[in-house]
Amino acid sequence: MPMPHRTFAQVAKRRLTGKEGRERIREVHALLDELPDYRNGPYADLRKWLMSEIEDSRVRSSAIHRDSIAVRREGAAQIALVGPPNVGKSSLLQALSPIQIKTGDYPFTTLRPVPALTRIGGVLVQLVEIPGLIAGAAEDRGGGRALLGVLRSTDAIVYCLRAAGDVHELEVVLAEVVAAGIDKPAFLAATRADEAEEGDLTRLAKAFPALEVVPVSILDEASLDDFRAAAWRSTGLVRVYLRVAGSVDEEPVALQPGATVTDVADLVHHELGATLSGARVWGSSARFDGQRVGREHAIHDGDVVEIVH
Ligand SMILES: Nc1nc2c(ncn2[C@@H]2O[C@H](COP(=O)(O)OP(=O)(O)OP(=O)(O)O)[C@@H](O)[C@H]2O)c(=O)[nH]1
Ligand SMILES: [Mg+2]
Repeated sequence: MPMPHRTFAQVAKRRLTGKEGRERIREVHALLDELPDYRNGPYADLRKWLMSEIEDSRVRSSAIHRDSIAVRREGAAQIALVGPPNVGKSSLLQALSPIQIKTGDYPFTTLRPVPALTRIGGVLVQLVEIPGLIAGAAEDRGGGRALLGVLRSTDAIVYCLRAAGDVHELEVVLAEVVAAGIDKPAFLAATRADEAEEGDLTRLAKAFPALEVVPVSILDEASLDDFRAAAWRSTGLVRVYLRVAGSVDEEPVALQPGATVTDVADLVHHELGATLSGARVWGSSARFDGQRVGREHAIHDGDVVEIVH
C-alpha cells in the first residue's frame, strides 16, 4: 500500500525543510523514486510539484555553483550534448564510454556538465553533457550563463531530442544558444529512437532543416556506431595512420582539417617537421598507393603517411 498522498506531501515538505541546492535536489529525487507512479490524480500532482521544486532549486542555487562548473578538456576534440531534460543524454554517455553516470526517468537528473571520454575510430574524444539549459538561460536563468560558457569552448554540438519528442522543447534550447551568439558545427541526435513512431524523423528534419538528423537508441549498437561517425564528422578532424619501417601504427593520430604532411611530421617530433623532405601517402589524398608527395601536401581522413627524410 502506498502512503496516502496527504501524508506523503507532509513528509516531503518536512524532508525538504532547511535543504537547499544540490542537497535539496537530491532529496527531491529520492522522494520522486518513492512516489507511486500514477499518471493522474493526486500522486501525479505531487510529482509535478516535486519537478517544479527541482527547477526552482536550480534557479536559486545557480549562483552558488557558478564557479565549479568548468570542464577540463581531454582528448582530441570536445563535443557537447545539449537538449531538453530527460531525452537520454546521460544514457548516451554511459553507452559510449566506461563512465558510471546517474540516469533517471525524470528531468534534471544531471545538474552540472559531465564529461566522458569515448574512443571514435581509435581517437579519444570528450563528450560533455550540458544539463538543464532552460528558457532564459542566456540571461543566466538556472545558471545558464556558465552552462553556455562551457558550450562556447567546445568544438561541436549535438542537439538531443527524443525522436518522438516535441520540437518546441528543442527550439527553446536552440534559441538560448543562438541568443548567446554560439555557432558551432552541429547535428541533431533523435534519441530513444526505439520509441519512435512512423514519420517522427521526417518531422524533426522538417523542423530543423539546418541539422543532419541522426537517430540513436542505446538499445541499438548499429545506431550508436552511426552516432559515433556523425560525432567524428562534426569535429572536422582528420585521422592519419603513421607508417614506420613498413608497418602501419594501429592507433591513428588526429589533426586539424587542412593539415599537411609537415603537420603530421611535427606531431611525431618537432625537429622532423623542420627537416622532412616529404612523405609517401596511401589513401584518398593519394593518386595511387604510396605516392611520393611534398611537404605541403594536404592529407585526408584515413590516410596512411610515411615520412621521408
Ligand atoms: N527506450 C529508451 N529509453 C532510453 C534511451 N535512452 C535513455 N532512455 C531512458 O530515458 C530516461 C532519461 O535518461 P537520461 O539519460 O537520464 O536523460 P538525460 O537527458 O540525461 O536527462 P537529465 O539529465 O535529467 O536532463 C531514462 O529513464 C532512460 O532509461 C533509449 O535509447 N531508449
Ligand atoms: Mg542527464
